[in-house]
Amino acid sequence: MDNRTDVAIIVGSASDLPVINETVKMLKEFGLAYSINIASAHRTTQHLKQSIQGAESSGAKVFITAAGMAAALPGVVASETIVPVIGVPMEGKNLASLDALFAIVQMPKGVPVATVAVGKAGAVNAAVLAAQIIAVSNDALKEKLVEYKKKQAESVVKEDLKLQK
Ligand code: RP5
Repeated sequence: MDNRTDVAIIVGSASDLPVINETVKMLKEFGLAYSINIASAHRTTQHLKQSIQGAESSGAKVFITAAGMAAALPGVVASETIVPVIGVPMEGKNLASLDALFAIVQMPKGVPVATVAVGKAGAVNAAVLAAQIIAVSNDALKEKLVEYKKKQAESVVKEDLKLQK
């Protein structure tokens, strides 16, 4: 990985990494350069600020942020940057993960976080959404996304054909 970053991932805890691995896999599939940091909004405020500044210096075009419980991290990142921020609520054992979902989705006006689904589906969608944002000014990436959608549709049709046999 060189120093230039397309997508900066920040997770609130090492315990979020197994889920965010789905994001990493998808970013690799699209050939996007990424950085990944662990920095907590509640436990390491200064380190989080430094991680945001580092990602901005590396040219990050999108932040993907992931946190669980009282998930302040995506909102704090959004408060510090004008780079688009995607928030992935992590699945938790309590409150049906609504704590993290509500904390990420219910941002006050003027500080948007694009909130995706809870858990692994959200981790994948965060990468696809980041690629779609970057593809606005990148035709090669646009082609990859068109191909991805095509393959996805083909696999559903294939399953249906199998079912009809
Ligand atoms: C959040 O609290 C993290 O993003 C994680 O999802 C959750 C639990 O963190 P750990 O106690 O596992 O470090 O800040």
